[in-house]
Amino acid sequence: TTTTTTHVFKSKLPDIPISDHLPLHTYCLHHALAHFPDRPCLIVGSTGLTYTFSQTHLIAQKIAAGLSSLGIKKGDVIMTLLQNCAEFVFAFLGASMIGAVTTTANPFYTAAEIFKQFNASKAKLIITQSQYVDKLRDVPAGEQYPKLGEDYTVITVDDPPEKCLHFSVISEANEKELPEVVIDAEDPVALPFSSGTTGLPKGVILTHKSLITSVAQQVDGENPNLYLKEEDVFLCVLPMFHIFSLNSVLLTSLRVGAAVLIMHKFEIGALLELIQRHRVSVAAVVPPLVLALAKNPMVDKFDLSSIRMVLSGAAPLGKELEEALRSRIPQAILGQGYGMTEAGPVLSMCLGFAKQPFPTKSGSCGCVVRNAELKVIDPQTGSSLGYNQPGEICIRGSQIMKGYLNDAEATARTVDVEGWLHTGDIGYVDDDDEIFIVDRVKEIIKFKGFQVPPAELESLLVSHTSIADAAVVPQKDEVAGEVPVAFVVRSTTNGFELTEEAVKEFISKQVVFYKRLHKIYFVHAIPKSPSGKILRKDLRARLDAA
Ligand code: AYL
Repeated sequence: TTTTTTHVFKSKLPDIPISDHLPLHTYCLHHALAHFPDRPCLIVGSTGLTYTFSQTHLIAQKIAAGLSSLGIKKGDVIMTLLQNCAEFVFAFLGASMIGAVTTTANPFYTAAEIFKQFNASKAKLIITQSQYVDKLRDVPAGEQYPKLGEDYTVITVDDPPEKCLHFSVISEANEKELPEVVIDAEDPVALPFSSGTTGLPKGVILTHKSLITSVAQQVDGENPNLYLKEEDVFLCVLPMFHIFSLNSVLLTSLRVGAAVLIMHKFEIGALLELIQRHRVSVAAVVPPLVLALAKNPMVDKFDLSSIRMVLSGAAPLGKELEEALRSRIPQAILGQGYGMTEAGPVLSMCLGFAKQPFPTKSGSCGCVVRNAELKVIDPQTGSSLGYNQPGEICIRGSQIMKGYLNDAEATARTVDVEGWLHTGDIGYVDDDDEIFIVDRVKEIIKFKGFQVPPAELESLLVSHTSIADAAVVPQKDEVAGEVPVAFVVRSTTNGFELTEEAVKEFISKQVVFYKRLHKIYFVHAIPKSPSGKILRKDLRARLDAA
């Protein structure tokens, strides 16, 4: 017999008790409501409008009542198609209060992308801005495109176009008519979409318990991993439709009672001005934003002395970049969080952010969060590896997803029978328990932290009559981190005249900006394994050689 030992890595912080029965909104809001209901909860950057915790809570309750009078019931899905705004927060919390689930979509998506998510999640209603309504309406006939006003309801947070309802229809409902709903901790509350380690985007079922666990792992306990205080002003410029901002900015701030400064879009001048004006103390960023803060000459003209912590995540942050930013805001602690939507999402976070901080190294993604187990496995054999040996990172704990929506096969491929979620990331744990990500074995391409699923672009490419076969892989890019590029096999019957420009345009018409192809390489064949899998490594190697 052979015995196999599993090296399990744990946080340097002790495990803590975490609620396994509360609904998410109760867990997040009860501390602030009990102790300082009148402190600012949300600050809208563009207008300066502030909502206190009690106001936020009341509006969310009204929304809960309003949604239910529109027929939304426990288990139903609503879609937000919003840039960052206070209404996003009200809608998310309001839906949670009636046991409904929010699927968050990128408002820059094309209609095709929106309706794929809308249909897959069986959403009943869309909350959006009037500027996006035309694209919902101007769709070809066909059953993949439900009809606005007939098949589903649209609510706009600004002046409603024809057949749409204004947000006040739900936000001014009578909170006393809020129905009694029993919420189980295992009920879903959020349904972000992610392509995970392979294939097309899938709904990721995050329950009340998963999100509570993840938030608690970050900000709860006597020595929280991410020490937020009620006096903090947390900059929310990353989109809340992405789990990084939704969880590590919004939900953590609500939980501790910090204020969230909402910016609806990134613009460096406005951002710097808001940091100075509102004395922002904590910021969540992605590497391209670190680049802007480290390099833009405007930064010197503003007072950024209020910043005490900067959390970078969603994509690898280069050491040089990290140090360049450090020299610009020397008083701040800089560190990374490492997450994956399916993991709830946080796997590890910098312990320099803790109340009693630990020394950290630049380039590290922090240590595994508390109340969780992490292991590193040999991607070929699956055997568990020890310190300093790179392998696939796996995580286990109550925070990970319940599974993919209606996709048992993809779920089983990602979460094994022992409960380990396989990330598809290659990394190692060093002698100080710090995690370093060095590579990725999964398909996903990351453009400024946004997911670009190669399978999605490949299926669009092969739908072109002049394309016989195609493969999409990441190419390194100084600003975006990675950009998608395609290897394309022209059809031998009618593909002779197909140009790079034509291929790029064919794709760009159908996808959100960050999925656009940056380069097309025409080839005679796509390298594949005997089972027909694209040999992505070979293609990436060809790019490196070029
Ligand atoms: P998804 N360094 C390197 N790669 C990273 C990092 C990081 N710090 N963070 C995320 N990734 C990559 O689902 C990695 O390949 O979630 C991972 O599997 O859009 C993939 O991005 C997941 O992409 C936080 C901090 C959430 C980060 C996140 C990441 C959410 C991105 C909460 O506090």
